[in-house]
Amino acid sequence: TDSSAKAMFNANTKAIVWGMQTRAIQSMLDFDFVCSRQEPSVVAVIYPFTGDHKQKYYWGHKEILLPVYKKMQDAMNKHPEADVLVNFASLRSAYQSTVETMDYPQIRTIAIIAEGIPENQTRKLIKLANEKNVSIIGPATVGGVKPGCFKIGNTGGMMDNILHSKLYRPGSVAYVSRSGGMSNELNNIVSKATDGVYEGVAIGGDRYPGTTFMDHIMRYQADPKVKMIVLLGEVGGVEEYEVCTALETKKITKPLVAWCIGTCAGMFTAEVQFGHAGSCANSNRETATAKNEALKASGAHVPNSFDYLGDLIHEVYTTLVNKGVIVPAAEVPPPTVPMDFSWARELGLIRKPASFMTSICDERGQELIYAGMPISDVLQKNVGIGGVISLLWFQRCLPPYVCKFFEMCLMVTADHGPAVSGAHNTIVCARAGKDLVSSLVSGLLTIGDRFGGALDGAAKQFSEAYDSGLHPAEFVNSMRNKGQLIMGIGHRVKSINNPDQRVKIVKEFVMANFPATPLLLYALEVEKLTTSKKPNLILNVDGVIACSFVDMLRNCGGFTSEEAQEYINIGAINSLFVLGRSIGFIGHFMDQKRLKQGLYRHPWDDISYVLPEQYNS
Ligand code: Q5B
Repeated sequence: TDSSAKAMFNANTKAIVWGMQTRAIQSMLDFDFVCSRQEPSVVAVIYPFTGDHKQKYYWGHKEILLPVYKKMQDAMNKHPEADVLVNFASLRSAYQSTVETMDYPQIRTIAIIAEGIPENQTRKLIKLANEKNVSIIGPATVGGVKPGCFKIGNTGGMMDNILHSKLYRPGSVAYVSRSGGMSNELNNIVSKATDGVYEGVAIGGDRYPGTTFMDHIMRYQADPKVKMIVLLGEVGGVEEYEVCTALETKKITKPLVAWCIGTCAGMFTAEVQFGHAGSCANSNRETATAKNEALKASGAHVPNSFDYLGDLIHEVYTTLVNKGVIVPAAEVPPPTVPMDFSWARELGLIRKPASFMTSICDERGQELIYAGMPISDVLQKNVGIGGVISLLWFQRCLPPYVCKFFEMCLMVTADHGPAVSGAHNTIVCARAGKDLVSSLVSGLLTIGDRFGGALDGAAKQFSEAYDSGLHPAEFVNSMRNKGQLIMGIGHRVKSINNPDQRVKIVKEFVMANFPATPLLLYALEVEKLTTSKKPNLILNVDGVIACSFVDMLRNCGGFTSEEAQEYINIGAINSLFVLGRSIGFIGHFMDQKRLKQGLYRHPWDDISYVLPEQYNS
């Protein structure tokens, strides 16, 4: 607990956060944990854009749930112990939400993070806050920190910074600055030069901050645990002169080290507006140099430049230690806060085997990459769909004749009318009212040994026979003896008398363009034998594509023989028919929907009912 009645924060401070700032909230909870607080400082979140729900956060290793409320009233009613509101609302809604917050007397401190709130609105907020005796930190600030007790939002930076600046336990030095970014630098300087920060507030860079340097300095003056004060002012405004007066009139009696940044403004011929809305000198009095001189004249410890601020803080601190005013406490190591997995990995501290591996596509960067080729190159080089297949299926750029072969196969297999198994299923499915994906999948699921899915079997059977040196006749006989059909041979409607043009097209292209076609030639020898028995036992579309595919894998120069064999083994050869025929199935789905075809019911006269005879008792 804090000995000062005016303390804004203590180790039991409870806050409500306005806005879904999950990282900032987790950072507050991690700070609480490393400070060995008994309970989390954030008790609830207000977020008007979703319904009431709970959100998961970490408390050390454990997971906890924080309630999120749509209405501020509910958050206040359910958490009367909260007296701080950290307002992450945007510059457009921060005014309204802060006014609403001040309807609830339980809230004594409001931190407003948003930058760019119109000055007239901020002034109204300040007036209202004064009437209601509420302290506002901000706007345009990261907030503040009270080591060992509480921190606002992202103040203090990441955990390594908090540990480095020892913000997990109180020191003897309290500071107030305008800049939130510079407050991090002050945490670092003070922790190096002294026994550490007792409290630090960044009042924000607007011309009209909710609370002033003096508001916080007088709190520090009143708090016996604060032994020395640091003020980091900046160019613009005259508030530092109030500090001068307070020093001169002995309202401030504790040693005060001060520096106003922006002394370089004098090097410019015109007036300079620095990053903060308030950091522009409108008169000589508002310059950093004039204010530094005035502070020094009033008794503040002012270094010759910012570079010596740390040295001077150390000097004043050492004097206080020597006088016995400050007795540095023994260091107690803080509890370990588990590091977030993603951060630890970024730092290279941990490794974890990935659950998934991929080697074909990377979408993480600025440009999508297919097997090493940026998508813009894919289009610029006009590799076509055949080139995309060679990249995504085979991780390499295959020769143009191979890409052409792929595209030709997709074209000739794209459809073969509504009567084939797959198209029939797609049509029945579409007419049953199903969607595109269901109808397409229903068609695809018919692809198998007998219909469209004989490519894998054909590739295996023909290549094994060819590789083991079987004469085509021996192969045909051995298959007949085993009672097995030769995959890639035979067709329901096509025959030597009614040749399949698709087979002719593919065959001619492959013969003319592939460097070698031994398996296709072998299959054609087999066809001679099978068609001599029955005219429909032709090398069908599955067979011609399968044998050509194997010839490509083995002879195009892009694959080792092991790689070529692996594609046969894993069942990759059906791929071209599956992809090609998907085009047709999608067409049939659209066609049925377009034709407004109703539910299909198969006619009874086309079904032979062959039930067992009726059971007679
Ligand atoms: N016999 C395709 O048969 C079909 C034999 C055979 C030895 C063979 C049949 C077969 C292997 C699988 C295959 C892909 C079922 C076909 C495709 C895509 C499509 C479809 C479309 C499109 C046709 C009659 C006699 C019997 C059998 C013998 C038949 N095939 N002997 N090896 N391969 N082929 N599938 O007409 O002595 O009378 O008992 O399974 O490659 O799916 O358009 O429709 O683009 O959509 O029903 O082109 O050949 O003949 O089974 O009654 O057999 O020939 O043993 O001899 P069928 P079956 P026997 S392309």
